[in-house]
Amino acid sequence: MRGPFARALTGALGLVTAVAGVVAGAAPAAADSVVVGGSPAAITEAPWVVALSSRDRFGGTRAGQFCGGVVVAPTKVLTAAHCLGREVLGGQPWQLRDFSVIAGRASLRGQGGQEVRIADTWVNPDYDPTTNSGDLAVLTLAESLPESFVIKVAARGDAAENPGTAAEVYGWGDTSGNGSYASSLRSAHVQVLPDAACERAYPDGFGGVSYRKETMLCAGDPRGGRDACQGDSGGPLVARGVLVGLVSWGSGCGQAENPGVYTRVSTVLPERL
Ligand code: 4AZ
Repeated sequence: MRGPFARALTGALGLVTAVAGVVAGAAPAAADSVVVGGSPAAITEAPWVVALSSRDRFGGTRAGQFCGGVVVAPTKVLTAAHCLGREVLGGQPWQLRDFSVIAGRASLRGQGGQEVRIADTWVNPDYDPTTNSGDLAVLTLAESLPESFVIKVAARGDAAENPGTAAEVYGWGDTSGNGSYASSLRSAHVQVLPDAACERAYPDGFGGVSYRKETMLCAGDPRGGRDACQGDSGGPLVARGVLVGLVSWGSGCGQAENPGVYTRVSTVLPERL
């Protein structure tokens, strides 16, 4: 899948068609892509990664997982705004009565860790669903997670955002580009790429979505093969031990010429949560 149309379709729409199993006209975003190239990750190494879950909406086979999230304070989880969109949830977040995060658990078929209800949701008012800019939401948990689960957020202009910096992306998303969702947490080693790499891949005028360096961060594997994919949205991109990005969108998965696009957390997250 190539070209403007593919790009416009990738992201939130790809996620919901794949996760909900609805084949609705749109080709899967990752139909022609290679594997995302990750490996199993231990939750003890990455306690700040959580799964967003609703068994009511997404079924119980994979504990209702449909997106990723990141713990940035004991009761605050960051995720992608598009994960809370009507196309994904089928309504407003508060209408999903079992909307929770699963923390401290790598295996979606396991029992470890804890499931915590979401008490409140805040969607970045500057999020633009047509351009994907500002793709960030904050979930407030009904109960506190341990302080040890919290990851620090990169400051504006943090060196961790510099091109060439090694980074890890985490999630339970598609491992193959054709709808094979992971049942255990995985991570893939990527690097922060120059803004120019994403500006080249996603220029202006392609169905609304284009790369915006002010609010987005470009990352991937310059040789292709390692990337985030559908179902990873909202999950963390970590570099130098700090959170630099949230999985947001891209064209396909793992193609060298189409890097992953992440929410640039340092500029999009408000100073005060
Ligand atoms: C998605 O559909 C998606 N390769 C997330 C990340 C990427 C592509 C698609 C990046 O949620």
